[in-house]
Amino acid sequence: MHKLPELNFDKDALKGFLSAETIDFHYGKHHQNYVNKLNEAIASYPEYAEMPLVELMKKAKELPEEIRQAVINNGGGTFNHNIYWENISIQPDIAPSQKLLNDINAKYGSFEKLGEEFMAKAAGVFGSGWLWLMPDLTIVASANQENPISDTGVEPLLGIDVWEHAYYIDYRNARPDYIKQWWRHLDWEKISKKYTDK
Ligand code: MN3
Repeated sequence: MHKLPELNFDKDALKGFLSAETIDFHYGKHHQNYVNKLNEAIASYPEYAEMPLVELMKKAKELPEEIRQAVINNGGGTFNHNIYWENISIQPDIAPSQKLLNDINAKYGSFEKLGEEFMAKAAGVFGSGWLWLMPDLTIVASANQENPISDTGVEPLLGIDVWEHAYYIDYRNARPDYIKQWWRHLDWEKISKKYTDK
């Protein structure tokens, strides 16, 4: 059985970025619903019901046809939101480690330039989807609840949910303002550790 992970913060702790109402809906209802539907989909497949989520997502596109799309949608929905919430910090503007910063500088020129490019691409994702930063520091988009891990076997370092449910209560149609606040609230300490351990 997959479970909704605990949040690292109180739902009132992100005011100015996300309201408690957004967290109640996005985490408490949407994320929970993906977890429930994933469990329902794989309940009668013991081989997959026992599998760690990261392994299940690597295999998502090769699963039996009867559950394949349900796992892509709801396993993806669970996995993607797990990454999303775990990377959020109540403390804004945390800096990446020197190693990660050096590699970002080599690829993008500066951390600010990576931010500009990532935020512009996130604003430009058409419809509902996600934008990811991969461990090789490339930026990859995915539609709906897909995740690059199901195509490449590689887990993203971080990702932003640009479905309207992620920001509409607090930002209405101003997706770029949501993206800017999200970028400031990334836990680069945690992300740097993930990067080094990759
Ligand atoms: Mn979402």
